[in-house]
Amino acid sequence: MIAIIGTWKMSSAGVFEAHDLLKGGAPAGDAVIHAVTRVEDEPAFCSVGYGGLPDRDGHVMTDAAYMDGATLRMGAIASAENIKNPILAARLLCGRETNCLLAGHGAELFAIRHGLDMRDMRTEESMRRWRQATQERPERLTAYTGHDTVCVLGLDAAGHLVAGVSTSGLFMKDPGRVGDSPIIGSGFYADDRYGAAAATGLGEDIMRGCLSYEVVSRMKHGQNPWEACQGALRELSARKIELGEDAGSISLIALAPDGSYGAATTLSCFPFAAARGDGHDLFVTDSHGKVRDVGEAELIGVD
Ligand code: SD4
Repeated sequence: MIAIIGTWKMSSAGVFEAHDLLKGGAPAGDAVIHAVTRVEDEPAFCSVGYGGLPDRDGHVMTDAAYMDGATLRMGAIASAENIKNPILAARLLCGRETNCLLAGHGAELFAIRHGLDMRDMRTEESMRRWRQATQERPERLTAYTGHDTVCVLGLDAAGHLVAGVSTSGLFMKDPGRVGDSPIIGSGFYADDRYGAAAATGLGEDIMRGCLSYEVVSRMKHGQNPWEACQGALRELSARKIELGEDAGSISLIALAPDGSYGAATTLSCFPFAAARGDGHDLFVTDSHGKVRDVGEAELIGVD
């Protein structure tokens, strides 16, 4: 059974194309890379790759990761600038025994040395947003504005699971800030035996629950992907509420080795794209776990 799932509406075109690649026999890694680079290259998606959200100094700094569920190896880059496709650097780093997570200048040098395309990731629009934010009173900058990660989980006909994630992280983040996305077990996890999971939302909260590993661990212990996502998120939200905080803004996706998928969110509307066997669709789910099949038109104005 082949299957693929991606976060947010922005992933849908790439996920559906990647589904066709899987149907044609492509390995999960190629399908995931196709879907993620499709989002990275599109400047209209302002929270990933080219045209991403700048940090406080006006630099677009990216985090990305790639994990191979067959070997449990991962590669990731953190707080890296000017790498055109951060997910390609993450994939190249996957498989190394050491030095598989590179940050900042080291990640950029790695990309250059391996012949990856470099580009100024700032666009007119990303700089317009930055200038506007710097003109607001600093105490009104919440950082949590419009930041979304593209997360894609793929399962190929050979039963291999791959996770890929890419983001520019929080808008107006402190220089050097790294979110959950390149952190194994928090932003992503994949194990061919039990399943794959990935997270989007406020990284500082996602890391507190090591949520992607928690979801895969729940699948290992017999939960299906829906139960695993809902259970992992409910547990962290409940603890945050006990601590006097709100539930936070977190969404999760998961894919099981049998091709079944699941999601959970603390939001009132979390869109995701999913394909399994021959069918594919765009869905939304909410904080009550209700899921609906929706058309693109219903989600105009939503990322
Ligand atoms: C981060 N988790 O850097 C990412 C951002 C994100 O929806 O996914 N936002 O914290």
